[in-house]
Amino acid sequence: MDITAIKTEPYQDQKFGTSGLRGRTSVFMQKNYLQNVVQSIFDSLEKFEGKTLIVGGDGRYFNDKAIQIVLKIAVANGFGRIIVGKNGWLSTPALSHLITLKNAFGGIILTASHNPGGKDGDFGIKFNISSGAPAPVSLTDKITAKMQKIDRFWWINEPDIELGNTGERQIENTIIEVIDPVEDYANYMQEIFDFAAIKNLFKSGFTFTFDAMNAITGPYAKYIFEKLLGAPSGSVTHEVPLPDFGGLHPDPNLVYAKHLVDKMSADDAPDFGAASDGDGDRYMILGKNFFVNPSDSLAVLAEHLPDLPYYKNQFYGVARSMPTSNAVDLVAARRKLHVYATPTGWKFFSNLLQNKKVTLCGEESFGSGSNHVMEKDGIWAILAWLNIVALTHKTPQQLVTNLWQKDGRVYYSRHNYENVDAEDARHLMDSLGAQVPILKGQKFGCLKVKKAEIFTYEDPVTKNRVSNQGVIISFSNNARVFIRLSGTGTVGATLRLYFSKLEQNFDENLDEVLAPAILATTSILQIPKYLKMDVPTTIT
Ligand code: VG1
Ligand code: CO
Repeated sequence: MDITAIKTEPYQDQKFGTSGLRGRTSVFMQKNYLQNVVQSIFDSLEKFEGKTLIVGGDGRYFNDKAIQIVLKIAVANGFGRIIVGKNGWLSTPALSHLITLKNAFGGIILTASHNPGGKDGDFGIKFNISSGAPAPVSLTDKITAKMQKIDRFWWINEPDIELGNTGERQIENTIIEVIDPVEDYANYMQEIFDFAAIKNLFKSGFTFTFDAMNAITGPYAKYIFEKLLGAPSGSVTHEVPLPDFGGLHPDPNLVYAKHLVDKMSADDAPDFGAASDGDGDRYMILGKNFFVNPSDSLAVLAEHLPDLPYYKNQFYGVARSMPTSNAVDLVAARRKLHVYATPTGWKFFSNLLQNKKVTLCGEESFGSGSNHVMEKDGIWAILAWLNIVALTHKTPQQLVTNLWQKDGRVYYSRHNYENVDAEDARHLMDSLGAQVPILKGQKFGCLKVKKAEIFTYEDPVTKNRVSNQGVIISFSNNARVFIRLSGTGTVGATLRLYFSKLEQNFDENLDEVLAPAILATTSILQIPKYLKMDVPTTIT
């Protein structure tokens, strides 16, 4: 037996949060840093000996070395089978699917998702449980506690494991199985959607472009959109996962996918444009000269998914995160569906999905998903849109504006103040928290505060309560702002403000509609005083 215990010491900065642990790549590359995390995950689990673990990553810098560390520690801890994507690659939704497909104990995914990659970028690790869902808070708290005290990890002295070809090999009592990362996922998508209808759509001359942002969805998109569905070769761009994402910031939004937005605004723009993020769980949809806001995308999915055969008899309800606009609520009210509003992060949806409270979930941050996997899923969402376009013969713009005609348009904008000093951000939030009880009735510019409250969530299934999930302020003109700090940044803090306002007229100027609420919020929060900034870093 070549299994040994290696001495280590805790890193006090290690905390397993919203989406696992994220940090600078250089931090992750410190001696035993990743080893401590992986061993602490296993030390927090019980009875996994002999069982199956799924492992993969989004291909970013350090993925190749990190995968070897995960594999060796997993062998040394006694897993019976480890299934790993070829080249160490798997998207987050594909990993989630494989966990349930292979009846696995859980899965480890190496990614910092939409954060930039490379030597000077970010790295990260997440753990998903046997349902395929992200680790719940009870488990992430346990992992954090273990990381604070770790003094050894189990290791196997072996040369690096070859991951370039599919196949099996045995090391000690563990079978390592290298699989094609795309195949099972692509098969699953064919069970859900009408591939023949989408194929016909492409045959009819419908033009399509997909941008993988040099991240993990490239191989998935190439195979699904071009090979299976017949989109012309070259429809999928930036399709090779690169360690630094070729310098792109793999966050599919108006700021970081500007090149795609420009392509979709040109005279010869394709009919449909899409992109996804670093680990493949987010997506953006664009029509010709038309941006589909993610909150509206969720509403379109809620309107049409129940008509697809796969969802027909299992459409229970919908959920959105609290900062997401209430466009989906308007559809749900019409279709008599229940709506849940949760804190930010996919793990809050998984209980609802598994207990058949909801079938469709979504976040304003370009993430949607259904009960098909317990993660948000970018390629799934794009296929859902293509299937809806194929069935309805409507363009993305028509699908969205048809809903606006029925329900009104929720004007929506997210302002991000990125990488600000963490102390400054905390002071701002403390001062806001102190103001909440006395804001009602106060006037800011031309608006009065109608209501202000701190968002506390009680899980309808577990009855667990989570407090302090953000602040909601409603104004006299019926505009609303939701305020919270990001939980995924790696440097300092990021303040996010989410503005929305329902109007029956949908041809108004977004900035003008939201301007009074933005002004009022800036003065309530005293942003220039606390953050020493006058304008947001990005508007997404
Ligand atoms: C962000 C998004 C949130 C999403 C999370 C993880 O979190 O706002 O909606 O669930 O990222 O997505 P935050 O705390 O920075 O606002 V991903 O694609 O990075 O796994
Ligand atoms: Co992601």
